[in-house]
Amino acid sequence: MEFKFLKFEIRDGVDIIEIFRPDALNALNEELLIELEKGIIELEKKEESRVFILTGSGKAFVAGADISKMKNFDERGGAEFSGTGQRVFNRIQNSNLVSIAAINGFALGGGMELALACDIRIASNAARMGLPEVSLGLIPGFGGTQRLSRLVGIGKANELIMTGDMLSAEEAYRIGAVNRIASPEELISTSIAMAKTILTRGPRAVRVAKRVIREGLDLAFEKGLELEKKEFGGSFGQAESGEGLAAFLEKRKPNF
Ligand code: CO8
Repeated sequence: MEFKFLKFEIRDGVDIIEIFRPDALNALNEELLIELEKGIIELEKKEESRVFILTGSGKAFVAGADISKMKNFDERGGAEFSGTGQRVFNRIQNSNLVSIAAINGFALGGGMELALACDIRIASNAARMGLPEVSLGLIPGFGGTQRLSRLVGIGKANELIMTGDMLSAEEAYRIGAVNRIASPEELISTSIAMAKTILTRGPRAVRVAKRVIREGLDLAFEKGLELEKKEFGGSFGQAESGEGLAAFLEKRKPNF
């Protein structure tokens, strides 16, 4: 299918999706969100895809939801747009694919929320991140009020959402909002290197671990441990763990 706002590339065997809307710093409108959802579904269908990198073109990762479109929203329109964004970002969060946000520049509002929905975030040291919605008289609406506090704790989430201040990449790293920082030139290669490490691991194990970590966040601790126990047990008797355990004992690399 044809994509207007997304570019797809495979580099070193890793899928890269680049958001491309140069006239608006990659701001998210309905059409772009729907394309993103379709793009993820397309990747999920490819048997060899297990990890993808999401990045933006130019000086922004994504500078937020499209402010020009929001101007005429009423209550229902706002809630619907929020619902679309939440659905697409949940798709990324709950996908079998591991997602790495390579944050090349501004990741503001809906852009930071998109990065938060990814499994791992790597930021260029030129990146700026923040949830400035309160400066517009709004609140984050694509999951930011829920995901940021789960990632960095309620204190920092309160500060960032209530002040709307931007973070440098260094500050974002310090509070755990991003996993790593790279120079702009090395952002994609650093992200690819991490993707390739994940690709060498047991595909089923990575998939199940992602799900157990995520689902555990919404469970009481004991229930989370129950889930872990069940899925740990479920790892045995699989060809994958058979190979992984045998390879270790035979002092060779596993062939997953
Ligand atoms: N929406 C639409 N257009 C945008 C956006 C945006 N979010 N951000 C930038 N643009 C456009 C600018 O209007 C400008 O267009 P033009 O050239 O036609 O004037 C072009 O992109 C380039 O931007 P600037 O000239 O402003 O570039 P600067 O380098 O001077 O500044 C900034 C870069 C600091 C990123 C600045 O553009 C900015 O502050 N942008 C807005 C950031 C923002 O507030 N984002 C949050 C939006 S709210 C949100 O995301 C809510 C999400 C939840 C929605 C819930 C559903 C209702």
